[in-house]
Amino acid sequence: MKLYGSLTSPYVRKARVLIHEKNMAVEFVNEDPWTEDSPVIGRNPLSKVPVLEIGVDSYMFESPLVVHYLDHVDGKSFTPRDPAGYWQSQWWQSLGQGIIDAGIARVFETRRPLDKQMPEKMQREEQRIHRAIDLAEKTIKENSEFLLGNRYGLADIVMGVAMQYTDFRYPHDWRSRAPKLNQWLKGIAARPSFVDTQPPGFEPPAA
Ligand SMILES: N[C@@H](CCC(=O)N[C@@H](CS)C(=O)NCC(=O)O)C(=O)O
Repeated sequence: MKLYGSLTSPYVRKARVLIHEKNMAVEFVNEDPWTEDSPVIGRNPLSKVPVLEIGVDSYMFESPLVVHYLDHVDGKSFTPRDPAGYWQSQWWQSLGQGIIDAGIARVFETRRPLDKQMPEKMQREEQRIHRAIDLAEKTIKENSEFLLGNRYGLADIVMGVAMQYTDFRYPHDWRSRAPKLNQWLKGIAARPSFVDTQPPGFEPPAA
């Protein structure tokens, strides 16, 4: 298999962390989806990364599907099998994906020419992130190493990537409002799969 993506994309990083955790033989191909004639278009008509090549001319795209495929393809899933755990894992993954989406939307706004930026759009995205963090803090258990029970899983991967993307592109003091989440992130961020997939230029805060 081949994973096409960029080193800074949090969507791609979700897949990279999972591949690292599972020690899967997946070749990473650095590809820029932004150029007019990007080769990504030939693999994903939406021209977005990640794209996962699973066979000759056969591709998976959209990170939730890419991650879902990688999670199941080897029969060693990182998702709880019991129905309650399964849906809780999906819930955390949706929350994490939403934080990433809001962080991306916000950062694009900051990159527009100053006279075209919409502060209210930026604020709207920031509020999404703040509310999502508040809900995560309310939901996470005291002193829990992992988000679900005593097992590391996809919920931890997606939320971990989301929180580090927040630290990378929207650094702000969320820690004083979410001490339990901060404590959990410290453990997750120290895992080799997270350390080895840090986006270039990202210095995790000494929290
Ligand atoms: N919903 C998609 C979003 C993927 C996405 O937006 N990726 C960005 C990189 S961070 C991209 O390829 N953008 C290119 C573009 O929007 O043209 C997913 O979860 O995979």
